Amino acid sequence: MKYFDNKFIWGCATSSYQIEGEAYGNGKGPSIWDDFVRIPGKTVNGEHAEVSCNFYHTYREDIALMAQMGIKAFRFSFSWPRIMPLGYGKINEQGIQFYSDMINCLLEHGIEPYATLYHWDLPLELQTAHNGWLNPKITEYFTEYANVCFRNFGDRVKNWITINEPWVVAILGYGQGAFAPGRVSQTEPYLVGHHELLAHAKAVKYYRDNYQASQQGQIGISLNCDWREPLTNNPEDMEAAERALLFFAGWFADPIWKGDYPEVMRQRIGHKLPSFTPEEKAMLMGSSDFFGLNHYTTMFAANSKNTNSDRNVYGNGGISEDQHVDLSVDPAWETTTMNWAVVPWGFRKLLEWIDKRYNRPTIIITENGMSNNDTVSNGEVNDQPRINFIRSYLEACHEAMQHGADVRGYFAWSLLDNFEWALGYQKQFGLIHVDMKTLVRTPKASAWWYAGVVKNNCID
Ligand code: PNW
Repeated sequence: MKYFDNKFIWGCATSSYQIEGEAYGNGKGPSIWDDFVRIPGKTVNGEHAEVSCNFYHTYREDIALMAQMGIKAFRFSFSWPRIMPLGYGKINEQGIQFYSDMINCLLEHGIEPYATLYHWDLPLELQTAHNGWLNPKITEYFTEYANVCFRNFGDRVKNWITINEPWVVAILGYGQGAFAPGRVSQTEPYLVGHHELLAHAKAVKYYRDNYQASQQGQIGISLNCDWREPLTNNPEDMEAAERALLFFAGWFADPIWKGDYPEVMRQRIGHKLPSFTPEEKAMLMGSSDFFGLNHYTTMFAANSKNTNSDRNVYGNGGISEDQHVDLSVDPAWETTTMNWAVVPWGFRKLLEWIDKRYNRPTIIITENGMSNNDTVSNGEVNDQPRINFIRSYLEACHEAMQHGADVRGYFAWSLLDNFEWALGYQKQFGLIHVDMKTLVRTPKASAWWYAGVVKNNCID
């Protein structure tokens, strides 16, 4: 038995574009994802999320299911173009009403809202007319939008996440082109990451200056990071693994917890990596009340033997020309249907690495979970592999906590089977199965197992 303290936050996570549906109705403006999914070849089978789980219309039912499971916290994201159809200026009151009602419904069920401001569905207008995250002015648009959210929801939302996975936006959106807006470049990701950091810091400053005292909430960022294990014990590979972590989490965490990009990034990237002014450094430093961590997998890292790029789309380190790291996996490792290796000890090592490098920050696991092909049989979904996955990752988390990591909460990705971006609906992460034709919900075995963990604050 492994016990967690009774203040530990047990939650489930989602994002707007992946679950809401109602992509064009009720005053919502189009997002870059609404546009991207229409380009042939961008998503598996041309799948899109115009309806997806239909959460926009079924949230009461879904929140009731969560309450039945005893879930204490729900992580969702606001759709920027549902709140501001163009991304700036005019506000869509129907969008405000929807989120307001949804938040009230959570609170009526005793579920704590954790709201992400940006989970990738940028208003299309900001992309087509304003150059998206490449435009330095995005920091102002983002702060204007964040202010609308703080003002309308901050009386009830006490936990804010500015940006979900800035690494994915930069690398998959502007480096490899696998995600919206589908740009392919060696240099743009650094500019995009730079603007994401500044947008984050500006919005946090705005919250702290104008709302935090009266609303009493916390605000932070969610970073995705895999673990990188040195392939061998030779110093070059050990250094390569460390470098890979610095190019991954360190890219965003160092400016926030240490005031600038990692030295190794500045050295290797040179002028392609923008620099911060002293004022920007000061604004970034300490701009996250917690370290939101999204973690899924582990890879080996070795000092690169070739000078060529190795740019496979999902799950690699990206920008490997600059990192000079070769990534690999142990063929003996079990993998999920995303092809991500199941390596719970990598999670423990990563938590301990974060704990040490950033001087014991408060950590919230804002995503962790497993993609598995689940089918309903006799009204049940027996997803034992997912139970094993979550159990082993929670055990690893517990071990890291025993070694001092200050982990305050865990959010399972995801509440519902949903639209897995470029990979469509075949990839299933939910604790609750959603039949995409009938939209019928069936809680999986993992949902009831997780409900037990939440209830008892312990894993058996
Ligand atoms: C995260 N990678 O995405 C997102 O926050 C979720 O929206 C998503 O559904 C979940 O993880 C599962 O994929 C990622 O290539 C997508 O390293 C790709 C990567 C990492 C995270």
